[in-house]
Amino acid sequence: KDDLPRLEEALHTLIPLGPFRYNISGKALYLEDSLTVANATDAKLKRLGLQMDHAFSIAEAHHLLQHNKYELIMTDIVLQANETGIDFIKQLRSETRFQQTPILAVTSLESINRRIQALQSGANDYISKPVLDEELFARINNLISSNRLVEQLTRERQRLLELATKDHLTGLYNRHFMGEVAKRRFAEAYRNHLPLSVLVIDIDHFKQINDQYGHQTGDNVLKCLAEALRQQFNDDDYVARFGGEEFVVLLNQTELEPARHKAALLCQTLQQLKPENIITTVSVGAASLNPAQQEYFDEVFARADKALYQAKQNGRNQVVA
Ligand code: GH3
Ligand code: MG
Ligand code: MG
Ligand code: MG
Ligand code: MG
Repeated sequence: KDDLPRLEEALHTLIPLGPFRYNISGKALYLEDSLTVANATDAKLKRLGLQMDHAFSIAEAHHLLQHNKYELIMTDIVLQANETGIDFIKQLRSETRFQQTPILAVTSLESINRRIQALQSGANDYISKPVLDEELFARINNLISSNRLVEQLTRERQRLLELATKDHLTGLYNRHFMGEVAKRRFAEAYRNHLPLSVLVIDIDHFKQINDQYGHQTGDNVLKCLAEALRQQFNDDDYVARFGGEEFVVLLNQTELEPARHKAALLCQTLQQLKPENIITTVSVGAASLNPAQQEYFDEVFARADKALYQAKQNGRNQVVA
């Protein structure tokens, strides 16, 4: 170990350093049982722009991980008290929140076996001691930049998913996504011989609300009713905004009678809600899957929509099934 600095120096005279290229910010965690090695690495990482926290043991590392966000985790392999970096890497990868975090194993040159084990346990890369600055910087830079790219793509994917599946005004699922979900739910219901119901909900005289109070107030009423709908049903039941002031609910594993009951409760709840201080009511049409007919969403929806029309005809603020 005492030879290490001299060895590094010798290596550096063999490999000329180019201009310094990296500028990485954030924090790194280093699990390392030698204070000398940790301090030397700390100095190197500072040049990169990375602030390093040092842990002597796995327990200490986990403690630091609870209170900090790290761009990079580095780990020594042979630790004190029979601990190994391999165990640490395995523990990290078993937790969802560390599935993506770049892990760099620091191994001694001769132990090819441990290097392979480190990679197999989930380390993204390894570097051999004695550590060459340029090699360390290049590996860290690659690890962190590809992870940042993955994080950026994950965020963008999430945003696009929201845009594609949700209604902008209310945050409920949109018609397109409801169609996709309905396809799966109907197939499931047939496969498992389970009931399934559809509610079509339409706000009564909504045009009057717009005309009397303005479009903005109309929007607020829509948002408020949408939130109430979301709260009224289980996570398992899909609630979508189908069009302007029309909503559709897919009631999982629900027969027509309980569906009608839920819809009646919904009518009562919404009537009492008074969004923007305006008494607002809805009419609901309900229909259920009929296993004898091999019906799919479009057919059941059409029957629920017909029932809705009947509810409007009958005077609104009611359910027809
Ligand atoms: P009914 O009881 O027969 O359903 O009467 P209604 O007035 O609710 O139905 P109609 O279909 O005549 O009018 C629906 C209105 O909903 C017309 C449209 O301007 C309004 N609307 C649709 N989308 C939105 C929206 O996003 N925001 C607002 N503020 N109004 C909307
Ligand atoms: Mg060690
Ligand atoms: Mg309406
Ligand atoms: Mg209408
Ligand atoms: Mg309508």
